[in-house]
Amino acid sequence: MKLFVYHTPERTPEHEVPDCAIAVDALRATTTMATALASGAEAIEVFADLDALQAAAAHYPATQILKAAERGGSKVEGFDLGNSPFDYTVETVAGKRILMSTTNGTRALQRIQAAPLVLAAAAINLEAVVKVLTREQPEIIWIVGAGWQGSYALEDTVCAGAIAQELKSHCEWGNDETVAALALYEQWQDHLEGLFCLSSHGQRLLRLNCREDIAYCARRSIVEAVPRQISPGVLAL
Ligand code: 3SL
Repeated sequence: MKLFVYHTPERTPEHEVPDCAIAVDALRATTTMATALASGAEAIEVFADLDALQAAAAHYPATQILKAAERGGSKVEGFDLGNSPFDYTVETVAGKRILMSTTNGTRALQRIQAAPLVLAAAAINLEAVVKVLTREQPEIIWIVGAGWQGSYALEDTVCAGAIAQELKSHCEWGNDETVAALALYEQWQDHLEGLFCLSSHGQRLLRLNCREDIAYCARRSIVEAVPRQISPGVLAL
């Protein structure tokens, strides 16, 4: 296996498709997706665009779906759910298809959807993601940070570094970003929550009173659920 880390979707090579592509939006989209599937959601359908989400929603019976949308960290008015993992309880999401659009995470997933194996990773499902990779042994792996509107995000890179560390003895490093991500993780592995709070998106979430969300997103390997693309833009277990 050869591992390439890209800090943002915009930095991925345009005309290449890896054997496996992993989106990381630790604060909070990929954390929330793993939580939703762990709570029994049937699937998550991702949209970069709110109008496209609303158009797709019209094709489902209203009782079968929940519409989730976040912009700038807040729930979009008129939608059922925002992007706090605490909203995705068994009572709320079990058996439902979640149609979801977030500022960066769902866009990152759309960018990598041509890969034959697409996963969503976060700190909370770290070990489970590594298990999938060691079992399936894709030759070329990309880990793509969602970033924030085209900019680097510390929390995504540190999670990419955590995956790189777990794969250390099974993988070669494909680019300098992988080495940098690993170094970031090695420096901060015992203080992930502190790093998340320090990050610019962590600061944004603190201003929105989302301290508990950050603490949850910084926990490691607490769920087994690995969102995996089953058809373009649709993730399930
Ligand atoms: O950017 C995203 O996709 C979101 O994860 C941002 S937030 O954490 O919901 O604010």
